[in-house]
Amino acid sequence: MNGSTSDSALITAYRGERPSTRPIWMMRQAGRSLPEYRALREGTAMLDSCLRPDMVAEITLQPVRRHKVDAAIFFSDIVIPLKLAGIDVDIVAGVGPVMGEPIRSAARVKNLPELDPAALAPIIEAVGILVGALGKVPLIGFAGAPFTLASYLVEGRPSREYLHTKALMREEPETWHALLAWVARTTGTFLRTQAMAGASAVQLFDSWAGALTLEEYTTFVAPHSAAVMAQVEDLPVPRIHFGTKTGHLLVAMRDVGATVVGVDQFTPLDVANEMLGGTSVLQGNIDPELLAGPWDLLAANVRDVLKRGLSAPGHVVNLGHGVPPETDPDVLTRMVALVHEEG
Ligand code: 1CP
Repeated sequence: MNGSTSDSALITAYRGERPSTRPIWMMRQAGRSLPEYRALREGTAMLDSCLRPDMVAEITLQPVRRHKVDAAIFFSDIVIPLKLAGIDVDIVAGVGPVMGEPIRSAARVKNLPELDPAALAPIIEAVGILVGALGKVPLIGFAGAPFTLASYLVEGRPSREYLHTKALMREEPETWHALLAWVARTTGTFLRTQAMAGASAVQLFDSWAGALTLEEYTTFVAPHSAAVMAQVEDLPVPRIHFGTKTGHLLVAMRDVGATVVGVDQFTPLDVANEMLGGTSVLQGNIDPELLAGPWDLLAANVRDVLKRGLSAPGHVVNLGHGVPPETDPDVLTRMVALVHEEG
């Protein structure tokens, strides 16, 4: 909001202009692929680390220093606003978010606690430290979208089928909409707080929305994701919307109020651009699976992404999903350099 990052390559590209080099950052660029992260996190539980502003700032800065990426992404997790609201949630190593008790009944939904904005003080403090340390490098704030967060709340843990989630959606639509409205308020507060504290862009992660048909998405999810986007619409920050396996949902996900569409590796960027009518800035979509293989295959994919990205009005390079934890960080540094050289 004070303009310090407005001329950065990232924000220029998010505005739909062409900076002199193509900007790149990577989802999950902070975290387990970095030895300095593993060393710092030793002995501290994941969600505790997210509430220690000095630790959050250091972990967020690590990949910026090491890889020279064009943006920092705030180190936190999508379940943090749920925890701060009083939900019994933990992150279990090797599993992901696990709830003390799944939230599936009308009675439990009715009794969900409202998030007290005062609980977000550690988030505001961490963003403040980061914005000072980053200077001209933009900080991206983020939040989980209502469907993805609801899938953890309803299933109680990570799932790939979402059976309970879809059953609730279809069989008890009133309870479903009440649940998603609560999630939208809670996660939207988390997102707005980061932007107000100084984040230069915001990304809404609907990682698992690809499990829905277009009709299910439009009826049961889109209004709630739109409510989250509406919480930051008055702020001068680009709004990115991302999910995986969402080729069939790209237009609907843009239309909830995104200014940038995140694309996974399964939809080529020129195809995505055509689906979106050639009017949306794109972000993506190097195949994360190639990070573990021969450099030449990865480099060929990077060049292909750079070429296809030129079809869109603006392009920010990213992976199609997060950095796998076992990735060799030197490969990431080399990939960033390649994008900067050739992009
Ligand atoms: O101990 C650890 O290191 C736990 C691993 C870990 C990390 C590093 C988790 C547990 N969360 C995070 C940080 C995190 N989570 C970030 C900031 C770091 C960065 O991007 O550089 C972000 C943006 C998230 C967002 C997040 N959490 C998403 C959306 C993005 C995505 O990858 O799709 C999702 C779905 C989660 C849930 C979650 N938290 C953690 C795990 C392992 C998972 C996924 C579980 C599953 O497979 O369902």
